[in-house]
Amino acid sequence: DKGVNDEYEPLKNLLELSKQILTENDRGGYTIPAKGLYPYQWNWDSALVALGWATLDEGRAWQELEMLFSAQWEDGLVPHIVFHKPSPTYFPGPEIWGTVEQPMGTTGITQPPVAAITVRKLYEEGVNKELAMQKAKELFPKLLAWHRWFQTARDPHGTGLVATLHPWESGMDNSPAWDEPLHNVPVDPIPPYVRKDLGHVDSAMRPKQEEYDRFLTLVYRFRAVNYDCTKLYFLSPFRVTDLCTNAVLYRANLDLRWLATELGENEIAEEIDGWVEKAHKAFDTLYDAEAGMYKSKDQLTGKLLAAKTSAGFLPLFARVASAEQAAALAATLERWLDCVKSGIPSYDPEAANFEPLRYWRGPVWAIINWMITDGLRAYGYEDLACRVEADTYELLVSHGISEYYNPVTGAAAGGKLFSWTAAMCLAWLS
Ligand code: 2M8
Repeated sequence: DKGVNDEYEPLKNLLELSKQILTENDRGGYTIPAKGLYPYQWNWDSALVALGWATLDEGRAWQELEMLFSAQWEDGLVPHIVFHKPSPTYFPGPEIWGTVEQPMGTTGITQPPVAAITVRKLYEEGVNKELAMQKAKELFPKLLAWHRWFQTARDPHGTGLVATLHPWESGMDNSPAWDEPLHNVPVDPIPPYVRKDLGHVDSAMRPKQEEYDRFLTLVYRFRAVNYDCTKLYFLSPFRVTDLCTNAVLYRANLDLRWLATELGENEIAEEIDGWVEKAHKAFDTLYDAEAGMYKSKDQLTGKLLAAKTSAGFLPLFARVASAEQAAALAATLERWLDCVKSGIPSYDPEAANFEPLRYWRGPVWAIINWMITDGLRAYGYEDLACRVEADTYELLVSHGISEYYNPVTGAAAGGKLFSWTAAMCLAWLS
């Protein structure tokens, strides 16, 4: 019947396009986020992209994670970018990072640890059970080493929450939450450099020069001590408790614990229980009841950061919010959605410095919508979850598969034919 076909056609086209994007961004076992703009393997992109691959080819999904973990450092760190093959289109590349002691070219910082969440999903939902068991067994010790690295390198005082030492680690590079702590980073006399991102996308959509100067200052300071994880926490002039990293880590710990039980690793399950228990208590210190929102914290000043960003809803994805906190978050989210054409904006749309086009200072990101939707469902907010899902679907159908979207107009922005948005289409919206 025609009506049904009319609705079905756009989805079919979207899925076809998504498949094509992953295939074209495949560099032989790993997937680049987007041609030109991001020509290497990014950490949390890959873990999310693997969810998309799983709908097409399970073996390829596992391979995506294997390639990422092939670059794991001896100390447990899984780097934020792996420079498998040289590419002249991105800055800063391997020569700036200079991680000479590592087996392969990588950066020396990390990103939100999504991988354990993906491993559990692939393991639980995979059709090829034998493959899933084998791969989960192989990846488990590597995941564990990374999560232990977070506990020691990034929470040496055992507070229950881990530190993020570079805005690039948060994945939300120019979030308004980082304005103040980043402003406190003094710009060093760093070598002159030329940004390459501005050759791919409009400067109105990207971080500003003063932010890049500080991003680079941090890299050079970390490089000066060879990215020694016992030193960075103490020397970094940027040290925040990032909601995104901590919420993703909390959820990833729950999933790693689940895997530990599946694999009969009971002692390890207990070890993870300890981390989760401590984090659970500590999360309350990030909750601002008056704002009905969680907030990131500046560890160097001890202050909660005023900016209300979409990361503030991620404790739902983590399952760490109480029922009361979840209700407040749902109410806040509804208010935000009422202010824009399509949600979820990455920053409070009522804030004076809301910028609907600039990267993590306003635009909608499909991956964040997926995480928050997953959380809303877990807490019983089905209608709100459906609303976010419908907004996301509408954005992709009407504007194509891009890096992010303008919440006021719906227009696609940033890099085109973007892998993690395509993956969300395959793994979530279909
Ligand atoms: C963006 O970050 C990179 C640096 O890591 C950049 O702008 O150069 C962020 O959106 C980050 O979350 C993402 O992983 C990366 C690749 O998609 O791009």
